[in-house]
Amino acid sequence: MAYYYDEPSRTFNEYLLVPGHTPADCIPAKVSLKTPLVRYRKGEEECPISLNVPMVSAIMAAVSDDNMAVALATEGGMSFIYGNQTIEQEAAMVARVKAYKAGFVESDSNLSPEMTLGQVVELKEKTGHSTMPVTSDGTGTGKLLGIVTERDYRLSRMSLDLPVSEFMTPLEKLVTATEGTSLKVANDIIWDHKLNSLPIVDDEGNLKYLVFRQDYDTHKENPLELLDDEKRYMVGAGINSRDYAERVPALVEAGADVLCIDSSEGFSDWQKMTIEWIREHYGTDVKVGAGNVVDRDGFRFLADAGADFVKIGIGGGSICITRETKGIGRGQATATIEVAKARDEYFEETGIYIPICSDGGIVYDHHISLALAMGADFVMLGRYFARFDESPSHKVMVNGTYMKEYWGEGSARARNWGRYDLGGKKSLSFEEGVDSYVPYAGPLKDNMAVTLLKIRSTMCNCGALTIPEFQDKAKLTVISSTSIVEGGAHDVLLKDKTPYVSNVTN
Ligand code: RVP
Repeated sequence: MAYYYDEPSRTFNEYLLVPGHTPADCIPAKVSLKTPLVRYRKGEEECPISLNVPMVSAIMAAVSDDNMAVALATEGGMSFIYGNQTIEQEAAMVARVKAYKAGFVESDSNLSPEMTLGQVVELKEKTGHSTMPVTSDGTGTGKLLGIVTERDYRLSRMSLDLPVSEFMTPLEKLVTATEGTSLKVANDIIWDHKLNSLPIVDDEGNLKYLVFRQDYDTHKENPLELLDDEKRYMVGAGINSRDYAERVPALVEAGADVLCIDSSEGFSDWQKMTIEWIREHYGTDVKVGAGNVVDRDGFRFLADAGADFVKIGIGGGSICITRETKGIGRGQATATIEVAKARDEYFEETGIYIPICSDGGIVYDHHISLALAMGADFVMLGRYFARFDESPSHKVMVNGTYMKEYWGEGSARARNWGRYDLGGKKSLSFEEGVDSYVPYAGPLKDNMAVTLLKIRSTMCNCGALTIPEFQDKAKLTVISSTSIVEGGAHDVLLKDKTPYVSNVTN
């Protein structure tokens, strides 16, 4: 006979936190959101990789590319670069994140000495950049010969045929710095010499980067940025359970800090085999998360298989129609609560703590707080990040409002059928996701600042300064459908939709 759960399957929206005592020194500015990302012997050793904020971006083509990864790591979280692209493309994205140096810009508007003033004007119009290095071969990595800025020419007085070599500021008059110079030192040089930009060159005099006057201030304001031992941004990458023997080495080589097997349903031998292959070839040096599961059995299976973290969630994603099409899944809150219990039980038995990630279904910022209170160590979000400037999708105008495109990995648009693969012939497939729009919300930094402040405030309401303390002290209550109505503005006539009225993150 089939097994029946006693409890209904609940979503985050059906829960609230009941405040606890807030000591006077428990203020949002003192809250630490640091959280473990991979398995470790809690109490005996430090977690080898932690996040500085408990948010990661979804393994989706509409969400996590290298641009998003840099923006999110700057704020202390991590992106998982999407895996539904060629191995070379995914590895290149990872490599770009690892090569990215905040404040060090690879020049994309470059001149050769033979080019003309007319071409300078054209290039400026095309790229919008007025600082143009002149190199021997006209590339951004050629031997530096000089620089052209707006101060070097006057269109009213000079012929458009004049060669760059005649009016550029030549190398001997330029201040440059060598590769390895820190952003702080570069900034000091810029100030001492009253420069607008500083070219960084290698030992052979080839151009590497430009550092601009304004960038130091922008980059020193990120105290939570997530960096590896070599001060490079950290980044994750999605893998699948088919081409791992080729994909994993390429991603490791490119510098991925952690991998995650991306599948809609992870309680399978395929995931076990993938983890086993990684352990056989890399031991525990390569960290790999697995999922998704929604109950104790699924968690135990992946924990025993050696997963470094376990991802929870089937069917709760905003673009996901798995529950509709296949009738499988579980309410995200119930799944998180049960898997958190299984994680704690596993820790009691083995001394090994395996972080868990609640993936999908975060609609309001406070759902993140609820997920953490229920035991999640971090959350994965797709829709939330898709709305920002930094996401890879197009910004479009729909009925007078700016939107960003957002589509599921199981939609016909993504055709990531491998994520839903259960073996067998592939001649037939069906959609488990939709193609949609989400309201455009501006820069990631501004939005995350508000979200994180809300989480910190909620934690203080519960008397907690760290996530483990929050999980320990949190008191959660299921709410009735009538109290859900009471939870929003009610029985008043709204004047306008100011941010106060809606805390929906859309
Ligand atoms: P959300 O944050 O609610 O947009 O959910 C994002 C999550 O949804 C992803 O991390 C993934 O687990 C799931 N997903 C991605 N594509 C699809 C689909 O097409 N069904 N689902």
